Amino acid sequence: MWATGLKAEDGYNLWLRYTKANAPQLNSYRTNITGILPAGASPTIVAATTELFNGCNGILDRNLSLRINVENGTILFGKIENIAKWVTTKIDIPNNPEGFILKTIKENDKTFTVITSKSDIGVLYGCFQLLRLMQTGRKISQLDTMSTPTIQLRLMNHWDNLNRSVERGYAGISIFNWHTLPEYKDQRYKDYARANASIGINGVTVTNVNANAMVLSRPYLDKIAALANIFRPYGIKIYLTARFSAPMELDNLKTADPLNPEVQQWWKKKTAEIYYLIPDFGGFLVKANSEGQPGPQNYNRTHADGANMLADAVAPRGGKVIWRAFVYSQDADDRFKQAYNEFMPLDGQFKENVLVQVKNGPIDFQPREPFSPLFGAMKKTPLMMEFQLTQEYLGQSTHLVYQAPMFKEVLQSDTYQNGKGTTVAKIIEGETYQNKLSGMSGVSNIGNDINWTGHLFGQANWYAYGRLAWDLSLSSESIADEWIRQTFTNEKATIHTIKAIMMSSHQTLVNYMTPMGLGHIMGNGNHYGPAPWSNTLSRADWNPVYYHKADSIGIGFNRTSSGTNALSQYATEVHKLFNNPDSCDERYILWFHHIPWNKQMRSGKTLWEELCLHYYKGVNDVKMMRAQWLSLEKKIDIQRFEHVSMLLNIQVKEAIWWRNACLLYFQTFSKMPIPAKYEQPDQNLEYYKSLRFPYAPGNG
Ligand code: GCW
Repeated sequence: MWATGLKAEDGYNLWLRYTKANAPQLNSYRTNITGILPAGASPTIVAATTELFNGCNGILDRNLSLRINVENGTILFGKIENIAKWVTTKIDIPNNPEGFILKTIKENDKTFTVITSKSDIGVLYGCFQLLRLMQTGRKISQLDTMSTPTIQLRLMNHWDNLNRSVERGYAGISIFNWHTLPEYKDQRYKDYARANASIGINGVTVTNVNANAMVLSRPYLDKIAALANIFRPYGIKIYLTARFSAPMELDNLKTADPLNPEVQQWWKKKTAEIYYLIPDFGGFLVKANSEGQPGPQNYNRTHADGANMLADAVAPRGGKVIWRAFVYSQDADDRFKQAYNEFMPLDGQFKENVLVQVKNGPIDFQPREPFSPLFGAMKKTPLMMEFQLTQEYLGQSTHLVYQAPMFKEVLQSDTYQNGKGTTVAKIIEGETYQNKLSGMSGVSNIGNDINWTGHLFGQANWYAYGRLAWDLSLSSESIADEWIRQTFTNEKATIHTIKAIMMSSHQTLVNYMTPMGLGHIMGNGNHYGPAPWSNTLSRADWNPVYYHKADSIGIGFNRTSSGTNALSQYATEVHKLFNNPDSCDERYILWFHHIPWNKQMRSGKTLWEELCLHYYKGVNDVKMMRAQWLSLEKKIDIQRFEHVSMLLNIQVKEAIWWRNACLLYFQTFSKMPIPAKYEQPDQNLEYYKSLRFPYAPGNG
């Protein structure tokens, strides 16, 4: 306890804190809920029972009893056929087995709550929804909701290695302790599954896409099976990252050529072994012929040849193959174009159970990217969205950045590929081209730090990702609202302040890091801090100078027809809009145009002045975020208050670093002064260039 009277919290319980809600509804909840009646006894219903017990008892500060009959205030939950015995009212349930119904029913003078679905998992999702309503202070006395997920495969992709290091991980080491599995089953695995299930995540890959073949060896499959057993009641399937050369590495085959019958046989046998141990195995996730990973192109075969071979192996058991489109080549004139060039010709060649997983933007999870031109262009292949929750390029785990507005910006982008209104969201939902499969992946920001995500606010990105995958139409603001209420409080003024911080945070980061369509100007290797000057890596397309192209005339990458013509990969309408610097959204302008330093922008300011303005505004706005947070001192428990305060101090310091380093460097080309009204950099460019961080986290 501290002066606030609020108990210190470490963040471990995420949004599932189930503390006595300080909601105005608390008293009415006490009449709405007097007991719990599970219908059915499957492991999932047992999990739901535990969750409801802990949840209701915590929130209501009670000791509820398990009912054997429906009484006034009972929560009756179970599959539709199992609750039939207690309810006469007709209940229409969704066809989708993951969907659920939450309904207040009045029968024989009794009022009770029913949570039901075609499946136990749907029931579990419904239980979590009821708890969410209670934790967010909503009324639960007249419920009548039906909810179904928009996206079928809602996955978490871990980039965790077998030695527990996490590629691009900033929250400690991996939560998966391979050394002590399968015998030792850390409670954390269950808590992880609960958290995922509470937001609808239904699949995970537990290892890195830069894959180690060993994960497919029997000892590791036994460990994976142990995890799968823990995850199963929560509706979570395991998918495995498959190293394409695994047949050679594990069993000394001479080749991994996907058209070689021996290789095909090897994968079939391996798949059978996996299904024997993990009957609900989800399938394979593959990064091939990308950043040194082996793949079908090593044998002059295509991505489709590779994906289809694996697809054949898992198809009999309903498995999926998720093939990543993250490819680029040093021979291309523009990295932007590579994925489209490699994958478009293959549209229509993938087997039915293959999905192609595309990063939101054409390059690589930069603070802001226009949408990847593959969305909408591949008409016969279900495309999966890959978002990166781990903040590799967004301040890692010391910057507060709420990513939902960024996700929404991409999802709402109009591709025009099937006429106006063909948004990226509609493409990945499968609506536009009637794809049978749909999916989304979030690259995990989870590690073994006590609060899971390093920065407490990283939890909001995990939460928002899951909620969006369930319902793409949710607004980033309403998701923030839910998260704040469950994580902190239902008190209006505090919600308002935290929401303001969150909603401005992404644009603020873009302003102090990569405004106006800049991107990929971070430090080599560790991707930490600014290094727009960097030009020493062996491949041109790894160096920041390749991306900003600053020179004495201006800055930005010319992707119009007078440049690399990457813009022609978009539909005509988008192409036209971006192609003309006068109609191009200024948030993306340097992605597509090399703009002269003295060109007058829409504000009337020159490009240089406009750049300065963005960088300075970015820093000012982080300071504002910090001031807003500090105003909450009496409203947040001391432990979490200080945690976020200290991180905001780092963020302010690093925002100034980004601003100064970038502007001083770009100034060597623009030869224009940083307007005198601004506080001038207190270090010179040489100082910023001299900084080194050999032990920054996340880098191999
Ligand atoms: O963003 C880049 C990262 C790599 C990562 C790669 C990918 C897993 O810097 O660390 O590798 O993307 O998405 O495959």
